[in-house]
Order: sequence, then C-alpha cells, then structure tokens
Amino acid sequence: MTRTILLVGAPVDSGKRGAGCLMGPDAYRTARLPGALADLGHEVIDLGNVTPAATEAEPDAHLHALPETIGWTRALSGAAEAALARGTAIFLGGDHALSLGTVHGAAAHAASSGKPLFVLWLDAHSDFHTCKTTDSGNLHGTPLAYLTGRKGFPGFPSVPHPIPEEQVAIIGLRSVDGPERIALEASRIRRHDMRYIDEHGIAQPLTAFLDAVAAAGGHLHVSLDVDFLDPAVAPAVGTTVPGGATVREAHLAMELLYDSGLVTSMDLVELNPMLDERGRTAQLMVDLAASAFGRRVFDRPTPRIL
Ligand code: NNH
Ligand code: MN
Ligand code: MN
Ligand code: MN
Repeated sequence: MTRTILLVGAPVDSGKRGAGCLMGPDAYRTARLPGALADLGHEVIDLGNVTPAATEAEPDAHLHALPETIGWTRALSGAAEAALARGTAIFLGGDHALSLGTVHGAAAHAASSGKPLFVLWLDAHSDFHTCKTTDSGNLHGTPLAYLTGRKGFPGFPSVPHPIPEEQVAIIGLRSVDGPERIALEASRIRRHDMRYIDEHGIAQPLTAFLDAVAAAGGHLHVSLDVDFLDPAVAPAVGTTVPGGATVREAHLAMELLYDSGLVTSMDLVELNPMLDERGRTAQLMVDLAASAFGRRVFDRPTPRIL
C-alpha cells in the first residue's frame, strides 16, 4: 500500500535540560529518511520545520522551559492536524515534549473523521507525570498524562479530545517514577514492561493492541522514543536505560505495524545527534521507520502470533 507521507520537522529541545534534540530533524534528513520512504513507492512531502507559537505563559520555577513548551504544543497541534488532512504524518523530533502537540492535533483530526484515536507509546519511560507530580520538572516526561486528559497542566491548551485510557498501550517500560506507577496502576492504560517482553515476546502484546485498533476502526498514532531501544544499539539519547529492545524486537514491532495497515501518524523522538556515534542511532531510527512503512526482505503474509 503506497501512501502520501508528510514529514514534519519538530526540533523541540525544551522538554529536558541537555540540549541537542533540535538537530534531530536534520539528522533524519541526512540519514535519508525521505529517500528510504520514496524507495518504497510512497509520495514523500517534506513540510520543513515547525516553529513554536508565541505565548504569554509565565515561566515556572519548578518546570523547565514551560512557556516554550506551551508554544510548541500549540504550534505542533495545528501542524499535525493540517498534515493529517493530507495523508500519513511522520514527526521528526525533537524531544518527547513534542507529542504534547502532535497527539493533541492527531486527536482533533481523528475526532473530525469520526474515528477513535489509539496511541502506541514505545518507550523505556511512561511519560505519565503531570506538571504537579514531576520531580525533574522536565516536560518530556508528561505527554501521556496530558493527552489522556489528566488535570494538572495549567497554561496548556485545553484537551477537547482526551484519549480514552484503554486506547493507549505502552511497551518497553523499565523506568517508572513513583507517582507515575500509582497513576498507571489506577488507570486502564495497557502497559508492558521489558520483563513482559522477555517472557512473551513483543508480537503478543502488540498484536493484541492492533486487533483492538482494527476492531474499533481506529486511527493509530505511534510514538517511538529512541530509549525504547537498548543503549548498546541506540546510544544517541540523553536518558539511556539498560535492558531495552533489541534491533530485531524493534524491527518486528515495525513490521507488524506495517502489516496492520493501521498507522496514521508517527513521532520519532529523543534522538540527540550530539551523543551519536557516526550517525548509527539516526540510521537505525530511519531503518525502523522504513520497516514501519513497508520495507521487508520477502513479501509474505505475516502469521499472527497471539
Ligand atoms: N520520568 C523521568 C522524568 O520525568 C524521565 C523521563 N524521561 C524520558 N521519558 N526520557 O521518555 O524526568
Ligand atoms: Mn485521515
Ligand atoms: Mn519518552
Ligand atoms: Mn524515554
């Protein structure tokens, strides 16, 4: 299935302290993401980079770069909604704070299409803090709480289309803070830590989630955090946590996503080219995105493993 794919650069670097993610969009372009997708037969349109909206929000002593992140949220929500009206959108990050905006916009697009939006979060972290519970004050640790409509985001755009918790799955978890754990356990969010992947493989929880998306006729947004991957294969990220997904687990996830035909938008987040080794992390992320949009060795119907 060939598609029109819109590439949207989101050089967000305000979601945490260590700088460098602003170079991510250009690293993906340099590693030939547009060409890799075009080689698969897709029409690829690079919309260039978004810039943050102006905001009157006041800085907050506890929250790092709050006004800037609010400005990005507003701008990226609009950019995402506009891109999704034209086709499939891939957001080139930028740190994970960009998902505050991209998923906000994807939710608006899904609502106007009369479809439920499902969100797959591939991450070592749950990113389920509110502005009140975050210890670090780093807003890249908050998008899933915001997008599911939790309270505690003063100054941010309102969330008219909160994602129902049962429409969210997190896979890859191995670093969850205390307040996040309590809130997650009280929620209906599907959550799979790395032990679960060790015991069951990655196909089982992912296929179960994809079956739910298909049964509901939903749109699917995938948010791929570099730290979902093991730092031995993906070193270019500020928040490495050992014990992450292997290259093959990640590719299988992408291949199953392609086979499902359900992905309508995707974030590539947290790549920090300052920390990379000869571009290998950027290249791996490009290869994973290519797998998610149809790169394969042989054509075959993939058996469903449940
Ligand atoms: N939970 C931590 C915090 O809120 C780390 C979040 N860092 C991430 N998330 N990289 O994906 O600061
Ligand atoms: Mn659509
Ligand atoms: Mn994250
Ligand atoms: Mn993470």
